[in-house]
Formats: sequence, C-alpha cells, structure tokens
Amino acid sequence: SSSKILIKGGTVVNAHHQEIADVYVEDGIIVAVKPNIKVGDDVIVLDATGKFVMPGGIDPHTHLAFDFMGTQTVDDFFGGQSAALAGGTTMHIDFVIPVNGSLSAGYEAYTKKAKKSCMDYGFHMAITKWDEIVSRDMEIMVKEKGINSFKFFLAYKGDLMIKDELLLEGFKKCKSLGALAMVHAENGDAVFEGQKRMIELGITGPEGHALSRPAVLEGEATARAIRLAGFMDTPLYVVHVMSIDAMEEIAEARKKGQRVIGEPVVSGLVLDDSELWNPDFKTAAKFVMSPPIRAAGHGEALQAALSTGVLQLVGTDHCGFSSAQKALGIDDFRKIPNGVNGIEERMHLVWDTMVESGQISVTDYVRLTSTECARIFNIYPRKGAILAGSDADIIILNPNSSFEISASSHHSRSDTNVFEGRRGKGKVEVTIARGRVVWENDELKVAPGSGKYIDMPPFGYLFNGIDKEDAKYLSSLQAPVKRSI
Ligand code: DUC
Ligand code: ZN
Ligand code: ZN
Ligand code: ZN
Repeated sequence: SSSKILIKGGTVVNAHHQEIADVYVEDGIIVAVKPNIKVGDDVIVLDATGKFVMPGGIDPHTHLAFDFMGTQTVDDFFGGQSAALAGGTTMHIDFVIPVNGSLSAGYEAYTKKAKKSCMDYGFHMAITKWDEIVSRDMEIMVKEKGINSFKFFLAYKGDLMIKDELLLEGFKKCKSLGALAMVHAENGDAVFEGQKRMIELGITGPEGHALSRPAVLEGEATARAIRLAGFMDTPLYVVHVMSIDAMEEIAEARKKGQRVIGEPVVSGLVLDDSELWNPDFKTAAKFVMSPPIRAAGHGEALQAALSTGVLQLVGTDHCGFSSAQKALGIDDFRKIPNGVNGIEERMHLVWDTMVESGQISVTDYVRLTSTECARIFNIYPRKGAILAGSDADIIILNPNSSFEISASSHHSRSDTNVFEGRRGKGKVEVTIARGRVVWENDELKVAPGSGKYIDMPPFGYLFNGIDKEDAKYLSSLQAPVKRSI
C-alpha cells in the first residue's frame, strides 16, 4: 500500500482547537494540515466531509499477555492491539510485571511478548518488592529503557502489595528520576479481612467480590497515597479511579494545588455492579475486576468529574479473560481472575456517553482520550495531536453512524464482553496507524511487527509544576461533585 495519504475536507480536532482542513501524510508522519491540499495520483485520498479527523486514541492502562491469578489473559499483544485499532485506539501503555521481583527480567519478558505488535506501545513498570537491586533497576529503566512511570500496588496482599515504608522509598526514587509514581489504591489488608468475612458468611459467589472490597477502602488508600506523595513532594497518578470516594480525594488535593492525576476506566464510567448479583455465574463473573465496578451513581459522578477537570483522562485496564478462565473461581470469588475488556470499546463509549450526550465538547474528547495521556507521559506532540511533524496515528469518526458491541463481532479473543448489547452514536470508520490504513470498511489490515516501542523520557510536565492550562483548571474548578447516592 502507498505510504502517502490525503484526508480531505474533515473537521480536524486537536485538544484546544478544531477547524475544517485537509491532512497530508507521508511515510508515517503528518506533513501538512491546511485547507485545499493538492496532490498527485499516487496518493490514497480519503473523503472525511462531515466527519471528525482526530488523533488516534491512546489507552494509558492495559494488560496484554499478562500472567495473573494462575492463568494468562486471552489477548496477547497482537490480538489486543488488533481489537484496539478496530476501535480507534492507536497506542497503548502496558504494565510490565517484574519476574520474581526483577525489573530487568520483566522488561526482557515484555519486550519479547511485544515483538508481534501491530501498533505503537509504551511500558509502565510495576514495583512488587523493594531492595537495592530494584532501586538500581528503576534508574536503568528510566535512563536506558524509555520507562517514565512506576506502579505501586496497595492491594493484592501477599502477592503484589507493597507496605507504606517501601512506598515512601519508591516515591523518593521516582522524584529523583523524574518518573511518575502510580498507585493501585485499595487497602490490601482490609480487603483481605473483607474476603475472610465473606467466606465466613458463606458468600462465595461473585457478589462477595464487591462486598469484600467496598468503596471506602479505595477512598482510604487513595487519600493515603495522595498524602504520602504530597509529603514526598512528587506527582502522583491514581489508576482506575472507580468510586466517588476516591474521586473526591483527588478533587480536594487538586484544589489545594497538588499534582495528582486521576484515571477512570471505561467500565467504571458506564457500568454498575448489579450484574455481580446475577445468579448465572458466567454472567456475573465477567464483571469481576479490581477495584470493583461500583453501585449505580458512581459512574455518573466520575463522568461529571471528567467534564469539570477533576479527572484528566480515560483508560481501560483491559485485562481480558474467557468464561472458562473466569470459572477458576466457580466455588470461590477470590479465585476469579480479575479483569474486564475495554481496549476496543473505549473510544466509542466515551464518545456516545460524553460527547453525544452533550457533557463534553469534541476538543475535550480528544484531550481525555489521547492528548492528555501523551502530555503526562511526555510524548506530546509526537503523539496525541494532528500537527505537521506528529506521527500519523489518526482516526476518522462519523458522528451520524452508529456502533453496536457484541462478543460475536468484537476483535478480542474473549468469548464475552462486559458491554454486550450496547449501541450508540458515532463510529470510527477509519484508523490510520503510523501512516497505514489499518481499519476501513469494518476490516482490519494489520501486520505483526509493524508497531514500535515508544520511549518515554522522564521529567514530564508534572515535574515542572502545574502549567498554565492546569492553573486555569484549578482556578475554574467547581466544588467536588455532590454525592448522588
Ligand atoms: N485489576 C484488574 O481487574 N485486573 C488487572 C489488575 C488489576 O489491578
Ligand atoms: Zn488552526
Ligand atoms: Zn490495578
Ligand atoms: Zn490494571
């Protein structure tokens, strides 16, 4: 296929500006963005009249080929990325999990897994224990391997969980390296107690998952992480914000000027926990993730927080398991592999739920699904923008077309989908990744090995204080969203 593409007549949208213009792409790079570009006949021309031309989505939070809870996720890098491209996401950042605590071994393992990539990707690194070798490896990851973020688990006691003492060491190291500290914020000791309580009561089904780890435990861990990051004077990124409890802590801290980022995930925005009580195990188990999907009302409050600037970007925590894998926990909810899908659905669901409903503008949509992620992880404007010189990761979205989600038509390898049956307005009709049309006419044209690893340099904008845009946010911030439940 030609390496030259002209996208004609669409509304080109960036995070702070939109205009009708043509976009000309050559060799994987955007060369020009302006009206009435003339080209020769060796160029693929795509008509985008009446449609939006936007930066491809960047998913800040995925788990592909993840060995977890006695099994491995169904979507490997090629499969998960194929699904992503079909849904308008052109880059993701996956979590490297250390091997026996070793960061270097984890990095090697994930580099191997990602060899068959068909879209660009980056890595976060999880920290699951602490010693001199881990500390030294963090430095190697930042200075030599292109990683600028480290995730600490306050949950998963006895496995991934890290104590406060070590969290403080980790925060200190992050600050010195210019790397962003991330937290999975649930109180692991209390979750352990909650699980014991459920089992003693004889509640062994998926509803026990929700009951054992209520929102108050997410609020506690979020507040603790925020205060400790503030004490260590380093920025903090809270992954998968699922509850009003956690969101309000983030709102309070940001109002005081603390550098805290909150990332809700699409499952938490549009679903509620009701299906966890479904008597059919298969139906209920597919909704098990951690932190749990909360009661009705939380998702709507998280949407409102995105629209007012309290939360900054949307991820997925895509971590797909089949119903056979979920059945590992048929007798005990503690053994149900934690994770839900979202990598293919995020762009459509955020459009329909937030833009189509009138909660946010189209420029906000670009910021929440792409640009802000690129800024936080220090790869903007190479990614997250339709500008001359940016990578040609582009989608064409038709606001008058519609989408429908089903396991029978999705591209994930899972046999279930937590968004089964959802339909809405706005469809990604074309996806261009690195200057190649990879999704068009409902067909994927992907090649393993075409995706590239994206180095993410340290000392992103959060380390330079809060910039002008964020200062504007802070001064305009509304009071935290009222509890609606
Ligand atoms: N939560 C999940 O549901 N899956 C992956 C890891 C996590 O924290
Ligand atoms: Zn302009
Ligand atoms: Zn997590
Ligand atoms: Zn995760």
